[in-house]
Order: sequence, then C-alpha cells, then structure tokens
Amino acid sequence: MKEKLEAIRAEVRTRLVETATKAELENLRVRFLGKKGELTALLRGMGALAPEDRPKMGALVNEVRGELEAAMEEKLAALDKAELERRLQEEQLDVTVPGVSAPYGKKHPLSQVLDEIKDIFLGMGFQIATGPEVELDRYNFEALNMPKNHPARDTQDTFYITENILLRTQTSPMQVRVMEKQKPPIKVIAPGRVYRSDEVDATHSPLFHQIEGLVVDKGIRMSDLKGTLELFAKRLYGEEAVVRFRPHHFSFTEPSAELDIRCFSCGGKGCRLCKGEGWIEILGAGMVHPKVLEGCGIDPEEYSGFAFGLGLERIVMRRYNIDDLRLFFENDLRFLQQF
Ligand code: 2NL
Repeated sequence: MKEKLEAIRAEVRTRLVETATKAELENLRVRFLGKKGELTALLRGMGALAPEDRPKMGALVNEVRGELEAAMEEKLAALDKAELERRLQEEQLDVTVPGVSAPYGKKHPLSQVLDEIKDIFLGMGFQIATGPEVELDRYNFEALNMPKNHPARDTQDTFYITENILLRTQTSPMQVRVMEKQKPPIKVIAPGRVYRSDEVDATHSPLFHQIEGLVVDKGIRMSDLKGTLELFAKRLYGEEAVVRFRPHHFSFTEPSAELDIRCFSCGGKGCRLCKGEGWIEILGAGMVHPKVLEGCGIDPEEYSGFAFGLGLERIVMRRYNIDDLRLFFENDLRFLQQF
C-alpha cells in the first residue's frame, strides 16, 4: 500500500509538470484527489490493513494528499500567471499605430447651393422663415388668389391628406403665415421642400425644393424687385452676369415677371445649355397682388410688396451641368462625392 501511495505521488508529480491548461489540471485533481479519486480509493482500502498499521497509513495518505493539493495550488497559480503574461503580451497596444480614420462626409450639393443662396439673402437683410410641409388648402391656394377650380391649380396637383389638408406645392404658404403674424416691414425668404403629384423622370420629382422671398413695406415698388433680384443674380453667378425681366403671369402677383440671365455658356448666341435661347430662366417674381395682402390682414392702400420664387434643383443642375434630377435623391456616393 505504501508503494501504491508512492506511485500515485510520483505520477501526479510528473503529470503536473506536463499540465499546460487549467482544464487538464482540474482533470488531474478529480482523478487523484476527487471523491472517487485514486487517493480516496486507497483510504477506503485501509480495511485490509492490520488495525495497528491503520493510523500510520492514514496519516501518510493525508500527508501525501496535503502535499499534492499544495502542488496543484501552486500549479494553478503558475498557470494563471502564465495566462496573464500571455494576454499582456498579446493584447499590447501600440499607441503609435495610426488610427483608422472615418471617411469625412460632406454637404449634399442641394444643401451647398441652398446655404450660398441663404447667405446672399441674409447679407441683404432678409430673415429665414421655415414651417409646415403639410399645409391647409387655405394657405397653399386660397390665400394666394387661387380659389377652388382656379386653372392654376391644375399645374400644381399635389397629395391630399384630406380635402383641405395637403402637401404644400410651394413655400408661399409660409410667407402667408408670416404676413398674418407680423406687421410690415417684412423681409423674409422661405426655403424648403415642396410637393407635386408628378411622375418621376429626368426633370420631374414629386418632391423638390423651393426658395421664395417676400418683401412688404410702405412704398415698395417694381424697381425694388428689379434691383434686389439683379443683385442676387450677380452674387450667385458673378458680377458679369447679365439679366433681363420678361413679363409673365402668376395669380398671386400683379404685375408678374420672370428673370433670365444671359447664357453663361454661349454668351447669348444660343447653345445646348440654353436650348438655343441665349437666355436661361432663373426665377419668377412680381408685385404681391392686393387681394393677397388684404387676405393676410395687410392694407394694400398702405403697404405694397414684391415676392419671388425659384426652384433649387434647377439652379444646381445648371451650375454643375447635371442632366438628371433623380441623381439628387438616389444618394449614390459616386455622384455625391463629386461636389
Ligand atoms: C416660380 C414663381 C413665385 C411668388 C412665387 C409669392 C408669395 C406670396 C405672395 C405673392 Cl405670399 N407671391 N410668391 C411670387 C412670384 C413667383 O414663384 O416660378 N417659382 C418656382
């Protein structure tokens, strides 16, 4: 029995040296020191010994158990330490390695040009008004001298929420809201999304962007309109830009006009860009119709004003020679990264 004990001690000692993982160590412990382990079995076998030998043998077994337990504890500590060393080595952080930089985003071309246009008008003393895209028919049409069944409504078919609530077709309703709330002098631009029930193609989208402007005060005249908008055109297209005003018709202004700039590509001779016209339309404008002022609680005998509206997509398309409106809304990085 003593030999058997020595054999166990020797075997555990050798195996301990070979043990490389905590799992192996645990297997070893269970096999030799566990409840069903070899050492326990040995203790159980003591019945076969002469009674006088039992205490000595028991003490010896316990001594060996204590020794092996201590050796295993030691091994466990050594494995833990080795594991920590390995991790410290492996997970070493080289703070001098250059970081992975996130790609910089940039502003959408529509936002870039919108910011430019806002800056031009802010520089002329305009304020910026923004408001709901879901509007009342009253603000979008009625207040702008377009009663139900007015022919101008045909060209501005939109999406209806109910009979009297719709997606705005222009940002004018925002200007109506300003006039209702604020006494003149008024000098605002209203940029934002507008909607039309149009089929998507290269030049149409059910969602696009408009910038409208409104100036109301005592003594505002057509010459104020012309001076302001010519200055705007020169700020946007350069000092050498040449403009002309062409008579037009809108239900909410009287008189009305459209502003063209001389084609910056051919200088007025006519080319593909200006479709042979020599001129490129930039915006629509006019003197606010007295009925519109009156409807907003402003006395047209005391005040007058001018208003204008321009489509942002068209301006940006011409600036960068973009031939398909859909590109603005598809968010293809190959397109967006060019601006
Ligand atoms: C165009 C023409 C225009 C206006 C918009 C306006 C607003 C109020 C009163 C009177 Cl509250 N007019 N807006 C006036 C003239 C033209 O837009 O071709 N837009 C793309």
